[in-house]
Amino acid sequence: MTTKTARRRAVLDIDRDHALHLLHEMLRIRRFEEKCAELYTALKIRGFVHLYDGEEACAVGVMQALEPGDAVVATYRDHGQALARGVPMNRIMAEMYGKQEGCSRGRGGSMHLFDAKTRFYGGNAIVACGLPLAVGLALADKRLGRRQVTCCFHGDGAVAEGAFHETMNLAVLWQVPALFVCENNLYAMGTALRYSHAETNLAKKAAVYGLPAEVVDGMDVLAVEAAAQKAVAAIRAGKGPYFLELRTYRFRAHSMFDAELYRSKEEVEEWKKRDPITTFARYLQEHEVIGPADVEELEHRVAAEVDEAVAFAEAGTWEPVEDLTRFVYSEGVRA
Ligand SMILES: Cc1ncc(C[n+]2csc(CCOP(=O)(O)OP(=O)(O)O)c2C)c(N)n1
Ligand SMILES: [Mg+2]
Repeated sequence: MTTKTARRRAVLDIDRDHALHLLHEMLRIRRFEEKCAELYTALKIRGFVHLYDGEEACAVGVMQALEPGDAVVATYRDHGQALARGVPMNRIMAEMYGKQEGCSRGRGGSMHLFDAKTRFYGGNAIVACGLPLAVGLALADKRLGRRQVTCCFHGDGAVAEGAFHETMNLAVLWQVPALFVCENNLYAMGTALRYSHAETNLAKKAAVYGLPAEVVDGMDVLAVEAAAQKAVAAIRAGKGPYFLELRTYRFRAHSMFDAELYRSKEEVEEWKKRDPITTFARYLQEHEVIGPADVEELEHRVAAEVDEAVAFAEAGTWEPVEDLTRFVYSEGVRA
């Protein structure tokens, strides 16, 4: 390492392996979802699919602060969180296909990824429904004397729901060990935040309930990680819940079909200049933490993982029809 490089890295204060890990995780999400979009068009994947392109720094940054025993609750835009949490890509892809090798036995699909091993509690299709669930999980951990944290991702749209306000109130009242991560991508389907919220600073809304609430640049993985580390340290130290508003943007439509009449192409292009993956890769290269060959190598690894996930899903099996009533509770009906 040259003195100049060493000095630059010192200024940056970032470990090369960790930087590569962050970049790798964000690339896994991006490339996985690009493949999903392709497979959706090919009718291999059906149902609702909400892509996370542009928001990768949120899931990846936050997940760095969590430990294996912590719980994660996500929304229907959940591929990024599941991947970053460590749910195997091939099981997620099989779930997208509806195959029984999927992480939810093929019964949940894109919006309902679930994995007990990593305490990944969904994938929830109803806006804001993960919030009360998270309070319950965190309360259980607290009452059982476990030091785990529950991390709940939700959108800006959820802040308009009563469940959000009830959740903030109870979380503070009961001092539960929960981290609430609001992914503010400025839109709830086709409704811009500024058209539906009188107060568009969402952290302010959380703060009135009495928990620490911060606004973070959600396009900057290092900023997100730093904020999450600080928040989780406070929660684990027994200081109660914490709220982070991550300012981010989704590059694609709300779901696979959306004419995007509610925003201009120029606006999308403007935000794409802040792409969390390309800006981070460029930043690391400018500071000589990594080189172009590193990015290339990561791309190869990710491409191989995606190919393998598709092959796994293709080779997967459909649940037999006679199993349809399994896991379905109905009083008086024998399965
Ligand atoms: C209770 C409820 N109301 C309405 C819907 C329909 N719906 C699905 S996604 C969505 C927008 C939510 O936006 P946001 O929370 O900002 O998340 P984003 O899609 O931007 O990630 C709405 C209204 C729903 N799923 N649940
Ligand atoms: Mg939104």
